[in-house]
Amino acid sequence: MKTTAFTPDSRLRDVLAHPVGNDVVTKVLLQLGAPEWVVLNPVVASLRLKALPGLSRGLVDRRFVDDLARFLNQHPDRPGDSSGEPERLWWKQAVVYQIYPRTFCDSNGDGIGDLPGILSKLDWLQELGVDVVWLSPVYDSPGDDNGYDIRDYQSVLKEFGTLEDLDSLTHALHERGMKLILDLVINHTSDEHRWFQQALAEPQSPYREYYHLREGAAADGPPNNWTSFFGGSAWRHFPEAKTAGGQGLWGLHLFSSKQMDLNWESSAMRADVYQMVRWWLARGIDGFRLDVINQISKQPGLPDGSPTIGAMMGYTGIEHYFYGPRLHEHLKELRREAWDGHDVMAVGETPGPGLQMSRLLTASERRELDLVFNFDHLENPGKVRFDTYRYNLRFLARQWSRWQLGLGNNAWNSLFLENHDNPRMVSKVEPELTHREDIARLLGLFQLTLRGTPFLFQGQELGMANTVFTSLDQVKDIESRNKYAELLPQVGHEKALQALNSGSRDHGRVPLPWNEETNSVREFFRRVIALRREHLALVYGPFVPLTRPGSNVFVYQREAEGEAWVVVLNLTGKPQPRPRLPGGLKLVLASPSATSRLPAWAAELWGPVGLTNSPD
Ligand code: TEU
Ligand code: CA
Repeated sequence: MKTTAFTPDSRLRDVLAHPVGNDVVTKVLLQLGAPEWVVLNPVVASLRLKALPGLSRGLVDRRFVDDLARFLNQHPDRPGDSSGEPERLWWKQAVVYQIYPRTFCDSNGDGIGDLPGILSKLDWLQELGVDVVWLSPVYDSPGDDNGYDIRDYQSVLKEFGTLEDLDSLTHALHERGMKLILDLVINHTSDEHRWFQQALAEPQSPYREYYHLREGAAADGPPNNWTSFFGGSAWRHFPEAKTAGGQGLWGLHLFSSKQMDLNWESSAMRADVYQMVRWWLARGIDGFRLDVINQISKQPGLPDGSPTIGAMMGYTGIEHYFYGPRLHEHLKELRREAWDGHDVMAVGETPGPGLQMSRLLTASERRELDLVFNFDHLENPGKVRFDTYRYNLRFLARQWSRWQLGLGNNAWNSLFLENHDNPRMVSKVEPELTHREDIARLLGLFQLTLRGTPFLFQGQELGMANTVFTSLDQVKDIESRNKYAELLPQVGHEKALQALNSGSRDHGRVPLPWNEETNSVREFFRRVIALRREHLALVYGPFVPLTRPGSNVFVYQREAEGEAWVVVLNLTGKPQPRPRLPGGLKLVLASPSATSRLPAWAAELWGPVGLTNSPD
């Protein structure tokens, strides 16, 4: 283990051997669309950190080098031994289904999905084979960011129903042997939360330290140069706040100006959060999806962000909070104080951290999170969500393979392609949608036959595609609307609307079309899930690629307890020659029907010849 401090004179080899360094360099390469072999090149590895500005042709500067060295020194942890057998746990064997309550099912015809609506569809979810339901926020909220701005953690939004409705849902799920996890949004609260209101009202308020608040006049400008994920400065001025100097307060918000970041340096704030979590566990909740949980620890003093990183990543300041100095410490405390002794599932939403940081966040012996959502597979290298392009699935195979092979047996992976923050994957792969159902099935088979816990997003199992937005008033999401306002003067209406059609979060937020027709995509998902439930090789078996990840036809094997399964995917829209497969296999599922050549977008599951039980 290397103990010497990192400096600009450190070798790139040592930086790459450091988990955090490895992730940062990989991320920069992905962002720049550079090939991965660059860092594997031994000549490159022997160069010094300070050579990066030259190597990247000025894309990163000397300040980046200094920041990176400091960052590495701040994070000395290394992943532990990962060679044992993966421990068998319910949440590893589960298939999770994400519900966006507002648009899932409306029971009373007011146009807004609600809890009784969800309750009425549990049989339908159980038939699909879902084990766990994750609800996006259902708490009381003014709705500036559709519920991710919480006004009261311990009550339910009126439009969705009551606390009793939520209890009934928990109960009904448990009766079916299913579980419920809630969205836990504890990086920020609404500005209408009583903690924030009291912090504004009273200079001596104990709640003032719950947030990142700085005294100063509006004219002084924001305390630092950080930008919000939803556009503009990450600071809002509150002239109405009572202060000694009478100039008001500046408050930090990484998301909308009504989502105020909580200050995790405050132990009183943390204690209140843990108490709230225990209150939910006492009501029978089985776990949490922790919203932007990697961003809770901010660099003390909140220093300015690097303009280089800001330009490269699109947001200024991220290096001071996406993997903050006390992140691991806070997560350990959260687990210990809020849910030790309860058999919960804790999945962190972690935009930013790569593979090695994710190992540190999820290795079971570290007692932090159980699994995390990483987003690096959602866009092709060098692309961002609002770009209009055709997503190449060979990249997905490369990216997922890297994670399958690199995570180790002491950590666990989440497997997802869609959520309420992203467009529909079928539309990204083939915007014309001529093979919509085939692609939806291919994506489903891929996602459901890797090692990890699959998270399906509502409508994915129906093969839903993007909506076509023809005017701005069809777009509701705050991020999209701000994006449009930002783009309009630069590129004009047509192109700004085009960007929303490519990347708007609203694609995942349109109402589900409920009809009783048999859906062939859903039927295929149901069969794969049933097989996965029956054959634990598909859950725990090591992942072994049989073709090069990145080739047109991707073949991989999952094997455990003497039972081997092989998945064959044609990642292109053209028929391909059939790959040679190992012996002793029979075709169990095929989409579309198997032919002598592999059809375009073919997805096939091959199982043991002796397999007797059929998936129906
Ligand atoms: O999202 C966090 C996040 O970083 C994104 O996926 C986000 O939508 C995008 O990057 C913004 O540019 C979580 C929630 O899933 C999202 O719906 C919330 O808006 C956000 O946190 C704030 O709570
Ligand atoms: Ca309703």
